[in-house]
Amino acid sequence: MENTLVNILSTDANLSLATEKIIQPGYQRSAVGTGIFHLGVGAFHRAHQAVYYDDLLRYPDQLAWGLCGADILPAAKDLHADLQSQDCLYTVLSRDSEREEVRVIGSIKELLFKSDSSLAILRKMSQPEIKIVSMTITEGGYLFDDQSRSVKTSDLNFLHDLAHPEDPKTAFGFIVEALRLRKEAGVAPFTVLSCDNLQHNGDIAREVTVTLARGISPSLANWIESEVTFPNSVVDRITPVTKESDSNYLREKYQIADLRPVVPETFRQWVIEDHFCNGRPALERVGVQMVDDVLAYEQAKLRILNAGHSALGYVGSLRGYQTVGQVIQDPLFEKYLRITIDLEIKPYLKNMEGLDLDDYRNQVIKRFKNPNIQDQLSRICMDGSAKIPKFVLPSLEIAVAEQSQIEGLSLIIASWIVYLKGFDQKGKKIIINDPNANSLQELARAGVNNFINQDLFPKSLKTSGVFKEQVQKYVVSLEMAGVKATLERFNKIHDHFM
Ligand code: CS2
Repeated sequence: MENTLVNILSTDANLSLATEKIIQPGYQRSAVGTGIFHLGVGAFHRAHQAVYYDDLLRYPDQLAWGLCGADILPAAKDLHADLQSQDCLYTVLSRDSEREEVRVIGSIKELLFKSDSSLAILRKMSQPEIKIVSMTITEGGYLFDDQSRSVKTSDLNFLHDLAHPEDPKTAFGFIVEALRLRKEAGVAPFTVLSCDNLQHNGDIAREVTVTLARGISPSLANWIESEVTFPNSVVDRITPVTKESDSNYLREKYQIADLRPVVPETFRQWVIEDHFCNGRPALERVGVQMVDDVLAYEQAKLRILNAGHSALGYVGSLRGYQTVGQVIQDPLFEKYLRITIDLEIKPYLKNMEGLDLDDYRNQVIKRFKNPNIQDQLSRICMDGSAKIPKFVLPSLEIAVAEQSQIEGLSLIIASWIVYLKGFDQKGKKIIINDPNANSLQELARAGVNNFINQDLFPKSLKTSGVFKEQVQKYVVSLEMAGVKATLERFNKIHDHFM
C-alpha cells in the first residue's frame, strides 16, 4: 500500500493508478514539445501558467507548447530534485467555499537547474523550438528602480552579467546571452513574457534587457529592440505556501504522494497583450484574455488585490492574526479595507468597458474570505521593500497630488513601519523577511521622517508634510492605542460610508 501511495506521482507510468476523482493530463506527455522556456518554477508558476498550458495541451494542434522550466538560484535546488523525481509531475489542489479540485499537471516536460554552469540552460534557450521565454522571478528580481524609473546598473549581479555575459547570474543575463546566440546562429528570437506583479512588467523587462545588451554589444541591443517583443501581462491566482498538512491531506484523501503539491484558490486570471514576435499558443482557447493593452487590468490587480493584501497583512500581523482569511473575517478589518479601496484607490484607477471596479473589489474581498485556503500573512508581508512601491505608493502619489484623503493608505505605511520594528502588539517577535531587512528595520526605529526619506519613496511623498503627518499619527496610534482602537477610530470617521 505504502508503495502505491509513494509511487503515484513518481513516474508517468504510474499516473494511470490515480483514481478518477483526480483530473489527469488528458494528452500524451511523450508527444509534448517545449515551445516555452520558463524561468522560475516556484509555486505560483505551477499553480498558474503551467495549469493554463495543461489545459491547452489537450488540443492536439497545441502539443508543441509544453514547458521547459528552469531555475538559476541555488535556493531552488531541492525543488528541482523533487520535481525531477516525479517526472516533473505535481498536483494542484484548489479550493474555495464550494468546491475542491485535485489535478495532476503534466505541462512541464523538462526541468533545468543551474548548478555549476549556465551552458545547459543557454543551449536550451537558444534552440529554435523555444518561441517564448517567460518568467516569474518576483517583484524584486527586475533590477529596476521604481523611483528613478531606471535600470539598477550598479547592481552587482548586473555588473557581473555585463562583464561575463557567457556565464550570467540574472534572468536578464540569460535572456540577453540566449538572444545573442540565436542572432549569431540565424535563429529567430523568442518573445519575452514577464509574469510578475509589476505595472508594465513587459516594458520594464524590455528596458532591463536592452540596457544590459547595450553594455555588451550595441548591435545586439539594436537587434533586440527591433526584433523582440515584450508583452505586458497580468497574472492572478492566490497561492499560499504549501504546508505539510496539505501534502498529508492529499495522501490521506486522494492517495497521492507528492513532494511538491501546490494549493491555490480556484480563481485564476491571465491577461496578455497580444504582441508575440515568434508565434504563440492559442491561449484564448483556455480562458486567457488576449488584449491590446493591459493597463486597466494591471492597475486594478496591483492596487486593489495586491495592495489590499498589504493593507491586511501588516496590521493583521500586528494584531496577532496568521492568515488573510482570519483578518478579513474580522469586520473591523473588512470595513477598513473597503473604505481604503473605495475612497483612496478606486477613484484613481483607469476605467474600462467590461471591467466593473465595484464587482472587482467585491470579488477580491470574497476571494480573501475563501475559508478553504490558508494564505499566510508571512507570505504577504515578505519583501515589502519590493512590493509596497509597486502596490501602494502609486495610489498614494496620485492622492497626495490631488490633495485628497490618504488616511487608509498612510495606515498601511504606518503598519509596515511598526511591523518592521519586529514585534506584534502582544510583544511576540516578528521575523522580517526582506532582502533589505537590516536597513529597513534601522530606519523604522529611526522614526517616520527618516523612514520616508529613504530612496524607496518618491520625491512627491518625501516632501509631503501631510503624508508624513498621517503616517506619524498612525504609527503613534498603533503603538499607543493598539490595532483595534486604531481601526475603530478610522472606521468611525467613515461611519457614513457603509
Ligand atoms: C500577494 C500576491 O505577494 C503578495 O503580496 O498579494 O502574491 C498575490 O497573492 C498574487 O499576486 C495573486 O495573484
